[in-house]
Amino acid sequence: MYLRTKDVKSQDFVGKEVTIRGWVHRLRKQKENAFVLVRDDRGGVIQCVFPAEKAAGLTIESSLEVAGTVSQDSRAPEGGFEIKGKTLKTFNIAPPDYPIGEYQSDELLLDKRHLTLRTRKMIAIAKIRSSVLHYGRRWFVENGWMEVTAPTIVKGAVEGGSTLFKLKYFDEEAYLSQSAQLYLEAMIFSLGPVWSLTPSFRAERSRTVRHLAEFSHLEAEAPWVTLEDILSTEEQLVSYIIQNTITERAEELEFLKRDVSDLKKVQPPFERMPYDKAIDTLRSRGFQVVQEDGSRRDIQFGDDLSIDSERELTKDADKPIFVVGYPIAVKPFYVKEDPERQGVGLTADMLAPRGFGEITSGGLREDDMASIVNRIKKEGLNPDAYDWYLDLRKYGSVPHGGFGLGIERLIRWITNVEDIKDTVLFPRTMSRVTP
Ligand code: NSS
Repeated sequence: MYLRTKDVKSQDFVGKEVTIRGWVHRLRKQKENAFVLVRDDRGGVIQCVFPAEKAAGLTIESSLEVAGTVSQDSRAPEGGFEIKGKTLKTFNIAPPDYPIGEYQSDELLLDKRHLTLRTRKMIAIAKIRSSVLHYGRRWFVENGWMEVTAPTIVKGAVEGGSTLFKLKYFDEEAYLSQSAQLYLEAMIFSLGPVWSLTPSFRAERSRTVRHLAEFSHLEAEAPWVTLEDILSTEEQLVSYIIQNTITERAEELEFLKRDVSDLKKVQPPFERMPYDKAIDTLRSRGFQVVQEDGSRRDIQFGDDLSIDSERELTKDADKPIFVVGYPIAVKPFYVKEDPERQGVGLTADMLAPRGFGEITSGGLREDDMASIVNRIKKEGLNPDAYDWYLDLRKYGSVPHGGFGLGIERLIRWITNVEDIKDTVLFPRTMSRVTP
């Protein structure tokens, strides 16, 4: 039987013989001894010491099984325990040209992502990601929402036509889904509050540190809710994920040098900032927008919020801020118009603090047949592609709403990694579909 390094590093094993399996993570060969830092299949490491001749053939990333005696030595890296190796069995001796070492360009690390996954940084991020997904699911289960799965090959745009990935679907044209929302809307009539975690696809032409072409989209939808119900769900969910993740993954966050003192403050309620106030605040600080011809003008009511304006609004915040009531003109066709304020949507985006930007978007859905057909046409979309969706407005339409949370955006904030590509194991962007 072989053990994991984490379990071996304990007083209980000192003086005892153990067997571990793993890969050569680091290697230091001296005249008498070889110091082999072995990484196991959970990303844990322990130093194993061998007489130099025994480890002579070892190379970085060779796979092996080590049997030896555990001892405590304060000089041993990663916790002060080591294994004095007795026997060494190799499964594979890697050639000496392993491409990942101490200093690499970001591009090379991405080109070799299948190997970069073995670095401590990627292992830490993968574990944090797993916790984020786990606690997201747990929150919904504990709060009585039903998990569902929507198709990812679809006929209609949700978030505008410009970022659709087209594909040939047998003899017709179809798209990769931008959002499960329309399908979740169909489900609430018989399943009540539902949620899903599906990949969403956006042919984003912009190369930014916040956009992926494929991202993990956590979405929820429920009947008979108010905008306030939606916001309250979002702030509870995000707080629950963060508090549990920073507790469970304290070690990994420390490895990433993420000081979590600000994250500890993420508890409901989050500020609700009316869109008008956001614009006033930005205007009072002289915030400008760049127009299509390159000239600048003051930001004004009606403008969407760019990442720069989101950063300005949240730069001193510790908790996320909801910006509530965007103009419907900058939002998709499904956003419900406030019956008391023409042109204003019953919608809100959650902006993560300190400039991390939008992490959720949600609100109430237009539930009136005539209005929604109008809005679909106005957006230049073909109502025929939405015939099934329009049935939902025809047969027993009810007020309803929901939201979408970008898992990678949330992880970027939690881990403080610069580039969203590092929050996902195999990123897809405009310039990358391999490995
Ligand atoms: O386009 S969204 O703002 N909204 C929707 O898709 C709704 N139909 C969701 C819903 O109500 N069910 O995207 C939602 C979130 C957004 O706040 C980001 O956090 C994330 O999805 N998102 C992205 N993450 C990474 N990369 C890209 N390109 C991206 N686009 C959106």
